[in-house]
Amino acid sequence: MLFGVLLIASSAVAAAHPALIPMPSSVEWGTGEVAFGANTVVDGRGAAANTASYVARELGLKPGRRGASRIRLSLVPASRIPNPEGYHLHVGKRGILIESSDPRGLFYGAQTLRQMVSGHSVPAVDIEDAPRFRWRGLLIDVARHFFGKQTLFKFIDEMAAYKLNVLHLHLTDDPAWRLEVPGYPKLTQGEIAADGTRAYFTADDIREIVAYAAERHIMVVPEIEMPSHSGAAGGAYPELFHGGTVLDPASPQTYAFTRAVFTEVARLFPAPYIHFGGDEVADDAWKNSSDVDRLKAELGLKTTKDVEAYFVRNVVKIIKSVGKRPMAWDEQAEAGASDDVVIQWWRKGRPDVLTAAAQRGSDLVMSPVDKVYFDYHQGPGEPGAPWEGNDGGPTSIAKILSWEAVPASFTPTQAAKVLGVEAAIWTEFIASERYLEFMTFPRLLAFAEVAWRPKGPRDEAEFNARLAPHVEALRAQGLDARRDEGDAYEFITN
Ligand code: TNX
Repeated sequence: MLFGVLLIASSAVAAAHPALIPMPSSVEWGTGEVAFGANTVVDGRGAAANTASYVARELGLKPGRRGASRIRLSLVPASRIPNPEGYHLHVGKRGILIESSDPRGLFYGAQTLRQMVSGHSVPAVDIEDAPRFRWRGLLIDVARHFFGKQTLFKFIDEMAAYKLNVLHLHLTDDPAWRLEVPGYPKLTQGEIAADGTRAYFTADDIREIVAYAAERHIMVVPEIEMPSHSGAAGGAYPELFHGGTVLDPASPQTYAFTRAVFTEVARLFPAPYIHFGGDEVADDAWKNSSDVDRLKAELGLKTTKDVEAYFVRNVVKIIKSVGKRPMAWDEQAEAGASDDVVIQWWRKGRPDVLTAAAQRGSDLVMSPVDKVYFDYHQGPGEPGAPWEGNDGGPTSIAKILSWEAVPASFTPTQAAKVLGVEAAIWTEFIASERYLEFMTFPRLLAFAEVAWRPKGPRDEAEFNARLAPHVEALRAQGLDARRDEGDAYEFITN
């Protein structure tokens, strides 16, 4: 009898399928498995060669054509797999085969394969898959607290593993400016420690980060905040700033500065977008400035919003003149930025601004503060940012999973303007890498599920069952992923 029980147990283990995150659109498990080992080669030619080398490296294999077995990466016509990020993965009679019309899809197929490898075998399966959204982003605030290249590389690796494709770097804010800009050395001068450690990025650092991300099909979108949230630059160059924190819209020097900054940013970041922030301009931003009063009189501007709109028109022109598409927080949709500015919606209390922007035809990225801001706590009583704005309790896995990114009120035309979704890890209160990891993982995996999979509903219990082995895997890699509330104690400070 004991023997029988053991048999049942072992067949139950064999029947447990690998826990995939995000869950692909269609998964058909076969029977048996395909062996996989040191003599397996990864075969990808032409435009698939780079992905083949990457996959080989990740799986500890060699690229090549001949081996005991092969993982084949094959580019097929777009008529067969129309979404360039979509793929077909076959493990079975034909060996291991990944097909896509684009290297991106091959890459995502390979990420799915990586999640299925156990020891020296992969279970037989046929997977058809493609993402719901083409913008699947994570914002990392490196301004409030600095996180350097090595941290970003780690995060980029995990983003790639879970099929995210946009890393938004919040590079400047009130406490610090994290990007070296030729001609403006004072921006970063204060960020060099006595031992020579730099808490900012040089041009070479950025090139390395961009290349590392690009190899993993991740676009790096730079954000340079203005006219508000720019106190660091104001401290360095007070002559450009009103009251030390808000750029002076009346001074020609301001636009020379802005042009120098965006020229450098355009040179370093190949992404087609430059984010200029534009959030939270105070109503009294330009109070008591004779320059701004003169500008208002000259141009017939009445309110702060009018001045803001004037400033933003100039900035938008500059960003376009360096060959990029401007992007901004949703305040700018309200302040009258032109409809070709990509709008990132965060103010959950202002669905009216979002709808109006969609109505006018602006491209949209969805980042509502109460759903995908990872600076908030994950469970009751756990540490997190003290701001108001987190309706409906902690930003838990359950909350993220129940989030539907496209408002039900959107028409199909409006819904088509939603490029995708972006989570944000703001760091006013996150000073250490361990805590950054704790606040990001595993919530980022729930976010990836939402970003990739078709519209819900999503079953929380089913997701959590899939999640558990991933959390263990993240921890085994040395990442401080949260398992449960018990892990929060380490980060509670008084
Ligand atoms: C709002 S999102 C901000 C950030 C803060 C964040 C904290 C946005 C455009 N502005 O500056 O870091 O809340 O949750």
